[in-house]
Amino acid sequence: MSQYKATALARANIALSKYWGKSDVALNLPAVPSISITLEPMRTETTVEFDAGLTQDEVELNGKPAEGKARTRAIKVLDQVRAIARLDLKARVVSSNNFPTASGLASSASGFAALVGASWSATGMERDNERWSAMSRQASASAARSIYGGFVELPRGIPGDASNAAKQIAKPDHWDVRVVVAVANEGAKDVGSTEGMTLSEQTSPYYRSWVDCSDALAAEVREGILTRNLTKVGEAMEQSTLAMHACMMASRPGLIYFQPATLAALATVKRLRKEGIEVYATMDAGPHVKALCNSADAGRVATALADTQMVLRTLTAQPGPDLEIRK
Ligand code: 2P0
Repeated sequence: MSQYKATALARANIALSKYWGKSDVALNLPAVPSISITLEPMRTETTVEFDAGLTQDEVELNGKPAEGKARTRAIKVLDQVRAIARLDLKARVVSSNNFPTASGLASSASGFAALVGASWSATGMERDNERWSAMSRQASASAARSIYGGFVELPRGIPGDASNAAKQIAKPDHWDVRVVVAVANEGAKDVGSTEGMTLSEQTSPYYRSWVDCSDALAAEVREGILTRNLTKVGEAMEQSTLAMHACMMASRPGLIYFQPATLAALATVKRLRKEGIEVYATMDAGPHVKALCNSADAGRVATALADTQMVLRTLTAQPGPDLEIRK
């Protein structure tokens, strides 16, 4: 086995209190705090091997050579790790997701977390969650949260402070909740998150209000998680996603990620609540609806969402572990 080889397993995450907007574009610092659940079994597995026989970096994502932006962003991470480790070798990166790319779960979060963990470990350096999280955050802010399992917070970034990293606020077994994903369509989104955030910041009259309300919403979500209060988390989570979408929609041109299936799934969540099931919804920069509920209700929530008009299918996830490394 090669001396400079390691494999990392990272999970996707879903934000209960959302990140949208940057306080420092160059360092990719978030303008608002965010809190997420790390999701099992949605995983990215990435193997990195630094090899003296290579003349350039080779990056393979889901069985195909990475191109364009995806390749550039991966090589930037490799360059950072090489600089810290003082290693002058090219790398072979093989990465795959066990969840479909169009499942409605962002693969950049688990993808960059796994790349940071695997490349760092392949150099032989010791695990350093805080540095891994800060480095992942620079590649894609939501990736900072996938270094840790359970319930994770990424604080607002202070401009110029590159150390901004996520931290775990509760372990996976702290709270037996489920996230049921209602998949609304199969296509890739029109406007990526990074581009969308810049547009909102520059043109949305609600951007400031969004940033201003984010601390209170994150505090409510944090408190609700710590006390296992689904009503508290759910109500703040729904306001966080809707405030973020209101800010997005009021951009010029408007960023409308919702589709008919999104509203249909939201109506199902509301109906289930009327029927006495505690379930709440959140949407990211895409049309899919993610429903948070107690584990005992997950089957009924999944069936109701799968039976909702225009919803293609559902996936169910539970709080997952820290990023894992295999040498
Ligand atoms: C989140 N999203 O908190 C929010 C909710 C999308 C909506 O984090 O520009 O891919 O690479 O830092 O991390 C998606 O944004 O953006 C995201 P960059 P990222 O999960």
